[in-house]
Amino acid sequence: MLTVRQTPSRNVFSLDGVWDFRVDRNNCGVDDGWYDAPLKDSRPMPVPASYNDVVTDTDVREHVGVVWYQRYVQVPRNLGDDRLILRFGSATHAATVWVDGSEVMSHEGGYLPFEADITDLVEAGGSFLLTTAVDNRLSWHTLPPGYIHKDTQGNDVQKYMHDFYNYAGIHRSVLLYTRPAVSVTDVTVVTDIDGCDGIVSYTVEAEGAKAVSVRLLDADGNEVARAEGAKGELRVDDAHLWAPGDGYLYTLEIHADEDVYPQTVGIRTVEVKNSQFLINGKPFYFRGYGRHEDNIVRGKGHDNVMLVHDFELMKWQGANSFRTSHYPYAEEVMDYADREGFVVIDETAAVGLNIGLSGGLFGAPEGVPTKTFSDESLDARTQQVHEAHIRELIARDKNHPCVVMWSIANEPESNTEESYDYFKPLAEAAREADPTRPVGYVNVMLAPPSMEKCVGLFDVVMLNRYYGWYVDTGNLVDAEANLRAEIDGWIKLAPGKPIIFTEYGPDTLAGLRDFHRRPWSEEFQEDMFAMFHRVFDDVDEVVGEQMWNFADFQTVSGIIRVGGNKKGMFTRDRLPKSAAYDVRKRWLAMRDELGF
Ligand code: BDP
Repeated sequence: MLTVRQTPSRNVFSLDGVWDFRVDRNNCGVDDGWYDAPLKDSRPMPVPASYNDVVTDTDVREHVGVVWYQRYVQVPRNLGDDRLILRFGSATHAATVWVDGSEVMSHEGGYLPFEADITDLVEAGGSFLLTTAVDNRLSWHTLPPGYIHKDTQGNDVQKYMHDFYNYAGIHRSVLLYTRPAVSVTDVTVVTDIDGCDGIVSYTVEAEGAKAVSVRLLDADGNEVARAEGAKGELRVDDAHLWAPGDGYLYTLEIHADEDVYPQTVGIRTVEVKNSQFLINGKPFYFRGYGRHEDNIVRGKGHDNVMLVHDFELMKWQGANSFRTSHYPYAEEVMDYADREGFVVIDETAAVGLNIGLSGGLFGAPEGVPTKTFSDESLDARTQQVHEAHIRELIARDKNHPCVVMWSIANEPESNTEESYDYFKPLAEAAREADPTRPVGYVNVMLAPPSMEKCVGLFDVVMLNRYYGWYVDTGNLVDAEANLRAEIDGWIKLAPGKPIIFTEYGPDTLAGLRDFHRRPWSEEFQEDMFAMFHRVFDDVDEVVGEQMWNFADFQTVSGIIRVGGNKKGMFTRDRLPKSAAYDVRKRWLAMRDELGF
């Protein structure tokens, strides 16, 4: 799906602001036609934002089910023959949208955009009532999955197997935009390098267009190549490549009859070879973090201030990459990573596909199936949802040079035949949807090399390891020995595949200092990182260190979570813990030595 851009042929109007909002406590909104008239008893709610922490009412924060958003929208005058499209950047986790009482679309999955052509329902120069019902419930057929527990008073309590709070609402911008009746609806760009030249292959979809042509412009707006037709190949002499730390972008200006659409292009290649991860043919070492879209008050609501600030912090620390743990991030984040030259492992929302892990770590689920993959839990339908989600993510992010790999799941069960059967078609679907990028998944510590069944389906080994924290707690001597032994096991099991550590690190309470350097203290975080880094430096096959987490973040309450997960390098309000300085020193030295 194309990102929305303002162009000479397209106008974009933001519908962000303060909308009317109402919780549907009895789940009667649809039956009672809430979409057909101004919401009664509504309260104000900002868009975009999670609603949970905006309010002071606990029952709203913890509501399980549907909430309603509404506002009036002014339709532009002079629409002419243009089409008018209504687009949500995301709504978590499912949404249905009405325009003046007519249902125009519904979408499942909380982290990807959806849109509908509403031209025929509205009048140029008039206004319409826009209503959205957003459902935050998780089931065995959603990603991430979850289940509803009835408490002893019969109330619904949402349970889930992943370790971040189930923030909900309209998390990303809502836009209204126009485009000509015949217009560009999709483009796929694939780049290659030939000596000093760049090759840009493109395929444009523009149904009904009589003439399609493209111009490739450099960053100063100079034309460097052009072609006629919806499909073709451009050669850029002496190309300025997109590279880590050098987010150089060309623009493919696409003309389809009256329509003009600018697609940014970074010329670069990605390849996995001989235990190395190559970008533009050169070995790349990932330095960075797993992150979350998580902020005080706004929850998972996208915010450009925090976007730029977080990148400033990552650059300050010498990071060059991150993983979109554990769901697709806002399009603004991906655009910004492109232009800042950050390298991104793009992850689906498939997190918590592991009943064994959640039972062990986050408390045994009550009355739920004990098997992860079964007819009672994650089943064939979940697999279909997962495949559709992978394809939707790739359709959205395929043209981002920052994306160097797809991660199709985080810490799923991967040590059983059932897990192999579940993931085999999904890995194939990802490769079919994008033959140009490596495909991986992130392995959990419950599936070490002696038990792992799925690694053969993937191009890299991505490991989340907590030696010194969840195991060998506080004992970094044993932790180091066990970490080294396990890495040896992976090298034997998956020869030739590079290893990226996608999570490691202890919970650390900012301000807790300790002469004895014990767990939870800032000193222990320094020591645990130092131990992991010492090990990584000894192993050629390790090509990346992305610690857990960039910043502290909100989770459900629990006996192992004190006001959220505290594994941040930064606090939730983005202040550095002491280890941040050690890591900065290391990463800046690596940056100087290896390039970005
Ligand atoms: C891993 C998960 C991550 C958790 C982390 C932790 O991938 O989402 O937050 O461990 O326990 O299991 O801190």
